[in-house]
Amino acid sequence: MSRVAELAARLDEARRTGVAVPQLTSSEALDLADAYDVQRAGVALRAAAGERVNGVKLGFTSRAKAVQMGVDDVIIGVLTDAMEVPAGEVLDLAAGVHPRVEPEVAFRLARAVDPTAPDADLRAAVDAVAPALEVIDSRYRDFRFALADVVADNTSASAYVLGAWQPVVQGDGGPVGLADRAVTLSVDGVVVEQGSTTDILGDPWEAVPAVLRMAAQHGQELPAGGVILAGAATAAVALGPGSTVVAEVAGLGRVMLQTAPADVPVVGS
Ligand code: OOG
Ligand code: MG
Repeated sequence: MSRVAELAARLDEARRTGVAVPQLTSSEALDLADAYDVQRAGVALRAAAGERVNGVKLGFTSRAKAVQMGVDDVIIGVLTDAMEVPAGEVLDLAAGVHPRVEPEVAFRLARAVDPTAPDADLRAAVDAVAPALEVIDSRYRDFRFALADVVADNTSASAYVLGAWQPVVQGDGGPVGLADRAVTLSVDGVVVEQGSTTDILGDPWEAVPAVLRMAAQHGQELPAGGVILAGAATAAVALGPGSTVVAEVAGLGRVMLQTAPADVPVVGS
């Protein structure tokens, strides 16, 4: 097995078993190009297990997130259909390591875009926008990592839920403005984080050219119907069982996620 395949297998096992592993960079010389190779090999393992790639996500587009995690370069990861929690479905955290949740803005692609095509126009392919919640779950101990570690770990991608799509009207009026909208994250009715969409690269629309550039560089696919998660607008908060989480983006609406209650131990059996 190649080194890249071995590292991807290590992270994939951590994901499937919920048992965290030491940072790869604690024992390996791993540069960013190596890290994206490991990410690609990990996505291939998921595809071989039957998952379908259905989008991409950005990480560290917000200052609050970068400060929280101690890294400050924008990174890109891959979403699969298995990560999407359909609206109204309850997420079971039992297999997770130490999940966290964060409020985001999502874009939808009306058609596939080849990011390496010289005339690729990703913005023109976006036909809808929605509020979203992303569940991130680092496969590393203590949720700590260097940039290459988190890239190899598919940017901690774990699950996401989308609110109702709002159509983006291309043409005359241009796409709907998304900057400067208040964002709140609530858990069980209590606001735990507050921010603004301006915290996402100054304007969530800036995520679109960033995705195009990074996908061209690192080989992620942008499929028809695919989702782009633009990045969190606030720091992430720990996500426990039996919780109701709501993100609200002013003018875009709200999105809710419920987690399954903790297993009740069976006494006397
Ligand atoms: C990496 C993922 C960051 C975001 O929205 O900034 C991310 C992490 O913090 O574990 O998804
Ligand atoms: Mg995120």
